[in-house]
Formats: sequence, C-alpha cells, structure tokens
Amino acid sequence: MTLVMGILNVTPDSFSDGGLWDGPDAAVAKGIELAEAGARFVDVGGESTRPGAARVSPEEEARRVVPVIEALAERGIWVSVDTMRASTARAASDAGAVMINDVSGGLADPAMAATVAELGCDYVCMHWRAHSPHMDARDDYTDVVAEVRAELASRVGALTAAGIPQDKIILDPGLGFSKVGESNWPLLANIAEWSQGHRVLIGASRKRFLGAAIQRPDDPSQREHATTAVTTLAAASGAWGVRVHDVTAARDALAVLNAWENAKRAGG
Ligand code: PMM
Repeated sequence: MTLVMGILNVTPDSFSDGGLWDGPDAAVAKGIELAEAGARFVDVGGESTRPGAARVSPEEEARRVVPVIEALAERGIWVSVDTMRASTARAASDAGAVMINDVSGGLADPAMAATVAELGCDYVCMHWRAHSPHMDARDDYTDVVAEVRAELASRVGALTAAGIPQDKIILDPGLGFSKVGESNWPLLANIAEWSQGHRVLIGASRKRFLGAAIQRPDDPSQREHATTAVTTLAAASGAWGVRVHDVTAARDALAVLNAWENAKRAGG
C-alpha cells in the first residue's frame, strides 16, 4: 500500500505551514502527531523552497532540524530530512534520519551524491531546475513528460556513478518546482512514462496548481480536498508514497482505495 510522508517544516516561511511549528518543542509535538496519524515517515525541513524564497545558512538549517530529528528518532519515528545540502544530510543522518529527501536531486550541492552513497540510506531525487527565486521562469517545456524523464534519467546516472544503488533512489516529479500550472498534470497522469521503474513519491499537497484547478487560487488551506483526490489517484497509479500536510486525510483515502481494490480482486 502507498505510504504517507507527513510534512514538518521547521521554518518561519513555508507556504502552507510556515511559522506554525517554529521552535523544537512545537515541531516535535507536531511530528509525533503526524506519526500517530499514520505517517510512515515524518519529513523534517529547515529551509523553505516556496517560489522566491531566499536560502538559509547551513548552520541555521542544521540548527532548526537536528534537535527535532533527534527527538523524533529517539521515539522510534522514521524521519526523512528535506535538504539540498550534504552537510545537513550528514548531520540529520547522525541525528537518526533514515532517508534524505533532496528537492534538487543532487544538483544544488555537488557533495550530496557521494555523501548519500556513504550514508547508505534511501534518497528521494526530485526533478528540479533552479533555486526558488528562478524556478517559475524555468517552466518552459515543449514536452514536460519527456523532459522530466530525461532530466531525471541524467540525475540517476550521476547518482549511481557516485555509488548510490539504483534501488535506493526514489523519483519525484517535483510538482510546483519549475512547473507553475498546467505543466504539473501530465506528470501526474503519466507516472509510468517518467518513473523508469523506480519507486515514486508525489508531493502535491496544497500546491498552487491545485488552487488553480479548483478555481480558488488564494488560500492553501482550501486545497485539502483537492490534495486528497490527488493522493487517491496517485496511489491508484502505483505511487510508492505521497508527501502531505494532512496525514489523516491521506490515510483515509488510501483505506478507501484499499477496500475498493480488495473488492475488485475478489470479483463480483
Ligand atoms: N515539495 C516541497 C518541499 N519538499 N519534497 C519532495 N520530495 N517533493 C515535493 O513535492 C516537495 C518536497 C514544497 O512544499 P512544502 O512547502 O509544503 O514543504
């Protein structure tokens, strides 16, 4: 069954939950809540990647995430760290993180691939073209599925050359990253065309393109039902995981899908 990754942004400025769990105690409590709601992983991030966001220093990023990861890992919760930096990936792994989630697929930090190879953990390689201030301008595809497939294949080549085994690499289409509106949908509708046999993670939760689709563009908190629809469809298309803010909503959708598919298998 598709697993759920719960989002825990320990940042003052993420687009949906920024500032809410800013500070280790509130963040740890939120992480425990996500795990209790059924998140297989809690994805801890210390640097916002919202369009236009400025970077934080490596020291500040580690200061935000390490204590939270330690506290969650101590409780037996599986933590992934959402970082583009090899130094943060290593500090997070030392603190107990079991997976590295890199929205740049190794492009932002040339040391990332070798570091992950050495850590020996699972690695989410997301499709990415540019840092936040420049990413919207890079939504310039002629065939988004073919280009994302080729660019991910090139990243997989570089990552495996650095020593990361193929089967440790999870691919993510990077919804909303250099994909402003319509570019997102073909990637969701054609997962098998770009995923090249890898496990697939889908991160649609509350993103702008959902606001556009439901014609309520302004408030991310109004995108929850649309997110749940994407969760259901992504799972039915074989996604390995979904990265979401509302874990209960995702788990409910997956339970419904599971019951549906069981009945289908059992026949009429
Ligand atoms: N999206 C965001 C951050 N990290 N990681 C992966 N693997 N996939 C995503 O789509 C993704 C990500 C931005 O959203 P947030 O501000 O809600 O964390």
